[in-house]
Amino acid sequence: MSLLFLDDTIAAISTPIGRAGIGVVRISGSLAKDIATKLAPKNSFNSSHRAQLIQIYNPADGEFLDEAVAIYFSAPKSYTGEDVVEISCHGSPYILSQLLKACLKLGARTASPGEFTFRAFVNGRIDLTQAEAVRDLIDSQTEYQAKLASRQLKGELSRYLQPIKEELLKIIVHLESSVEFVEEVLDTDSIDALELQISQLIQRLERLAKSYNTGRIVREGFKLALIGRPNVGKSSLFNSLLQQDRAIVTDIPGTTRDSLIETASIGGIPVKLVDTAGIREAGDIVEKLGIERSYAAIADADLVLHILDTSCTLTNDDLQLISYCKQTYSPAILVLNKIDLQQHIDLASISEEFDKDNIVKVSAKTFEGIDILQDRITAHFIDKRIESHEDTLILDARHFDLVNNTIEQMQYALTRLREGYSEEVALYHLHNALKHLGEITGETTIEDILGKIFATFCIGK
Ligand SMILES: Nc1nc2c(ncn2[C@@H]2O[C@H](COP(=O)(O)OP(=O)(O)OP(=O)(O)O)[C@@H](O)[C@H]2O)c(=O)[nH]1
Ligand SMILES: [Mg+2]
Repeated sequence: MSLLFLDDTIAAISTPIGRAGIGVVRISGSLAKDIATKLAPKNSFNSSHRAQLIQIYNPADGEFLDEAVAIYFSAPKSYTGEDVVEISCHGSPYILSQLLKACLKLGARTASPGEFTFRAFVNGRIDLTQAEAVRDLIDSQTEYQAKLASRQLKGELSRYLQPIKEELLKIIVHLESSVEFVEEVLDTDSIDALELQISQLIQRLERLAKSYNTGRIVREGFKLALIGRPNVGKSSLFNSLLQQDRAIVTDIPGTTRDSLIETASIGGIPVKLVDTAGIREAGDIVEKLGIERSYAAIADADLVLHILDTSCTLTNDDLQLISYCKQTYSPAILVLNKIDLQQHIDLASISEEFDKDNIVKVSAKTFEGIDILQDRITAHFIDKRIESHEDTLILDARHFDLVNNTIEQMQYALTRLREGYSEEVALYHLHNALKHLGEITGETTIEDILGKIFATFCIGK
């Protein structure tokens, strides 16, 4: 892919493959308007940002191809920052491929994946985090993923990082001037003040890095294992959370023989639900193997739903499983199922083991309490501060790595200053930190730094 080759005009079918009501061909580059004029010789493309009905003729044979709606976006006020024409024609794969072929004949080249957005980035229409958000928004499968991608698209992360970057630049400028001009050697008070500023910036970045715990979960989802002794209602609850009759449910203990995995959306997050075989002293070999998989599911889960049957008293199998889960470090919610039946359970012996917030009463049969259970599940992963827009969230592993690299370099700088090394050594690390920060939004930082440094000097000094 020759993404850096920006002088030519690119074209692509922007709608999915296959038949549809309409299909869109997008053209971007200096030839866009010229190509559109040749495709629709009876129309003109002089007014920007206005939809018009056009008649498309195939330039190869002059035959009428389709009637379409076209919009010309004159540079730089377009998605890519270049001249863009978008043609919405009838969504026939034949018409669309003919139209694309015609564009290529008239001088365009097929766009590589993401190339329109890449041009938008290179031409300064959006920064790198926003370009990545475009990709995430298109890829999003749940409501929550889409919501967070839209927030990123509006530049939320860049806005969070901008003041941090500016303060870091100020610190660098301060240190640079003391290095440049020996008479401006920093006294202890100034060094102390700088150290304080650096550690405050580190704290802000650490808060951001921590948000990746939530961000990763929103992006990639999590694994939720439903476990318990036989017959407590694991498969029934699995079906309730999935909102479909997927797993076999009977009143015979040991019905589920093997782990069953399905994806559901809980609170707008993609969740892999794992129904498991009931854990007990197993009878036959098949059941034994199934139970081994139940243990593997516990180890593999981000969160475990430990289900009890409240219509019976606690059994040894229940108690053994509770103490087993305690040793595994897998966080667990205790689900008290079958609350629609006469209650016989006595929780006194285990109430200490679970936090009150992590005990939820439900009926997989009547759906009572399922919504509360869903809230408790998401509460394990979603930081409320992020949901309420108080905090920015990192969704991307690249951003997470770069924020960590920035923190690391700033910590080195801080340690060096504290150890009494020269400012040059601290500066080296601070410049690295700034470079990593700039890489997140895709800016070229070197010019930035030079500009800021020299702007603080007076002429002749
Ligand atoms: N009344 C009532 N019955 C329930 C509820 N949940 C499950 N059951 C019944 O309990 C029995 C066992 O349900 P399952 O969902 O198969 O239980 P399980 O834990 O998957 O059992 P195994 O696969 O054998 O380990 C069935 O007869 C269900 O209809 C509930 O909330 N209320
Ligand atoms: Mg089952």
